[in-house]
Amino acid sequence: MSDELESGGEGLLSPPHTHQRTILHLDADCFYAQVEMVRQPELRDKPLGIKQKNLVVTCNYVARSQGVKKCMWLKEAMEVLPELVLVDGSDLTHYRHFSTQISGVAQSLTHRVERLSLDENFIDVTDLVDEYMNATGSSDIEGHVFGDKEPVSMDLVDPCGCGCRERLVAGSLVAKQLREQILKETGITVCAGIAHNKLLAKLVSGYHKPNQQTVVFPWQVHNVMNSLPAARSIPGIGSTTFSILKDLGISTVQELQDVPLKLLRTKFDSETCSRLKEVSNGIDETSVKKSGKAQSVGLEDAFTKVNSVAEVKVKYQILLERLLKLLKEDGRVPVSIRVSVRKFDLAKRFGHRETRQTSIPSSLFPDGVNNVGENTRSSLMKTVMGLFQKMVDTSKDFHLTLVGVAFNKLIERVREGKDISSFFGKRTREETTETLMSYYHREGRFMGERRGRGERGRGASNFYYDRRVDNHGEDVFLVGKPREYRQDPPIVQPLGVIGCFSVDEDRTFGHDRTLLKFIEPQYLTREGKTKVNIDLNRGWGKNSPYTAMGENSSLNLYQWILNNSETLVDSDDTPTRLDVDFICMRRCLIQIMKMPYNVKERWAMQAEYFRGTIYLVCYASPEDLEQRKSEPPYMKKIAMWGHKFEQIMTGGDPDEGVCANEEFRCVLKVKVDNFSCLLAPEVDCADPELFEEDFKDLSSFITVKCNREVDTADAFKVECFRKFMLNKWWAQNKLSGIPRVVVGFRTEEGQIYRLENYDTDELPTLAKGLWEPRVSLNILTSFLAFVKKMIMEAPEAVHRFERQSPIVIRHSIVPSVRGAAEGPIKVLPDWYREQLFSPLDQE
Ligand code: DCP
Ligand code: MG
Ligand code: MG
Repeated sequence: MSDELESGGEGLLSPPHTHQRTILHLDADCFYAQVEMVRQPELRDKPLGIKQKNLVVTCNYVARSQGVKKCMWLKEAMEVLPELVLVDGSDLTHYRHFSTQISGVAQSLTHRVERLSLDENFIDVTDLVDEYMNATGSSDIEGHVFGDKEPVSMDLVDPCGCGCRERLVAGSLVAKQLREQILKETGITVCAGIAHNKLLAKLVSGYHKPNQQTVVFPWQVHNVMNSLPAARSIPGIGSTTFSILKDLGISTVQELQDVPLKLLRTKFDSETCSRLKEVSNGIDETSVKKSGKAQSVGLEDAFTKVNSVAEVKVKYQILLERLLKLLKEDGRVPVSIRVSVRKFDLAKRFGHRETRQTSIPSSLFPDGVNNVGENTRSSLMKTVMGLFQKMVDTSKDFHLTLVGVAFNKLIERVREGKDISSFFGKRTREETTETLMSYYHREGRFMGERRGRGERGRGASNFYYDRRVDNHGEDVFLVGKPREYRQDPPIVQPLGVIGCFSVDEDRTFGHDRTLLKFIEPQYLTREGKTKVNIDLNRGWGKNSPYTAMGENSSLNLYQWILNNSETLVDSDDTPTRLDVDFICMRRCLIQIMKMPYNVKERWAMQAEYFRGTIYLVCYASPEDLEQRKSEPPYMKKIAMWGHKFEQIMTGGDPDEGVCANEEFRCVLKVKVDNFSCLLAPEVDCADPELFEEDFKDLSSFITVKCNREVDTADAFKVECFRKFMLNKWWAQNKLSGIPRVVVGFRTEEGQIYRLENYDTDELPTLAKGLWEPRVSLNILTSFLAFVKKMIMEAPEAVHRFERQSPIVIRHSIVPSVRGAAEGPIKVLPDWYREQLFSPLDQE
């Protein structure tokens, strides 16, 4: 996807287009010039131009009335108007300050404010409008309506009837008041556009200038869009996209509206296509994204010619010094640096920009950004020059007209984990996460519930909660507090089983259900507990261990997809796209769902985009793999007990060996909010009474767990069990639609005397006060949206998402691994890329 297109994702995935929202777009009048006029009132009535180098970047309306225009060459402007008063505008400090003030006024009205540029803001005033209408009833419109030169009265016909007219009228009043407030507090006049979406609000805000406002009603959308001189005038269609469109013979908005999707799809991925179609029709469901501080700070220097490395170095050094000052004002720590150049192409008489970026190790700012030491400075300079060398071949002649540096990702300083486990003290021991359910049934509560919530966890919880999490830096996903995910849960629902496969003792893939096992009915008692006497050590010497690595499971899923791609394709329209947004192992999604409650677990995932679908796999670093190999023997024993337990529960002969390699998996499509995900969860066994051959859901399936018996007198263990184990089991079953779990509680010696049965839906109740399903589901959808956004910004790359601390998940682009040997570092194997859809491609 082209990077000018906002890839928030909502626009493509959201439900029917409605006019329920009311959005304002504000744009300050001749912004830099006004700031200077506020600072020096004697300039007010004079024609004023703001110059940067030899350009007049803006001018006040007095100057505009006398023929000076924005972005005129200085020389030309002085010819047009010799009396033009000039102020140098190369220092942006004051403009930034006023910009913050203006957004601040809007933010005092609502937190739904998105800063678009120094002088522009989107504000979602939907809620305010509702309040306003309740308080005042109907009233007259303020300002202009699109298409009218003068303010109009309210006898406008309303062909819609959804209430949007009243809302937008109220929106015009809110806009008027807000503009007055901004003027009062900052001395700056602004224009406003009022519409039911961001796109239209932005398009009409400049319709009447300066210091005026314009409403557009939904039924005028066609007129607004078709009044634009070219498709390039649509916000979101940048020069790159437009030049591709022109190659396709599309330049007007009408042409874009009319072009067959098929033709667009030859140049853009399907999401960009739909987005282009939508914006051309004035449709824009993207939400107003709350802005924290600016996501980047950057500086550039433009000139006619620089052609030696020494000069370049000096330019970058000066920029970097100034940038470090800005950084100090900002207070946040950069995690990524971006270097840009503009190369001048003599033949084409044309400059084109290139940028390169890289992450900055947090060790460079050990004490934050207040006092940046010499070492850090020189290390940053080295990075800058390194990136520069990647763009410019300095062994040949070069001609640059601009250099720039930006810290493009900033985060609030995270108190980097000394060692997180130190906050947990003894509690980090894995074995403590086991306990007893029957206590709950007997007592109707858990011991932990009696205690005040604040009593425990000083260390752990505060470490976690103290963090600022409102700053969503571009490529860092910050895990919020559970309460931040308490909005209504998204729909998470299996859409249907579309297949299954079995993997045998040699890890050979079988396209059948031979390895599906059925549970022995006597173990399915629904009331309380079942007494049993199971020895997990029987047949011990005959067992054969698990030989694969977990990651290999996704390879089996890819194999299944190759065999079944026709059942998965989108439609006849796009036979080369699978009809799923994500393909991943269930484990990936569970790791995400557990995050708000599990501050300890670290993980990494890798993702790749291929033909319209994102492939997400858990990534095991070489160190992880090494560690797994050297797992202590008792861990292996516990894992084998789990397999043995399954064998016994499904009627196997306990004196026979169990084969840990064997597994049965269902291929399942799951709806997670607006995304569809293809998963291949392992299914332990089925209830023979309920199982039907042509099942479309997993309702006859049962998850089987073997868990260490616990001492109910230890409230901490009880709480750990409820917090972590129940959460994990619930997440596993919830994602795959498995309704039940049977738990066998074992002794230290591997004896099971007691089974318990739980319904998946009952697990949250058993864990009340410790975790909530909606929190897990909400973080899952927001994380998937983040993954998607990051990937669509660089669809060709392999992406990595890494949980680096309890709250920071860092995104990075993996240096090219395509063509690398198959292994965990790769997401998609070459054989899959080559074979998927290959017969169709050859046509
Ligand atoms: N700006 C700049 N270089 C550009 C374009 C803009 O430095 N190529 C700066 C100067 C402007 C400010 O950004 O004051 C805001 O840009 P606008 O396009 O909103 O222009 P103005 O606010 O100056 O004028 P208008 O009244 O038309 O909005
Ligand atoms: Mg402006
Ligand atoms: Mg502007």
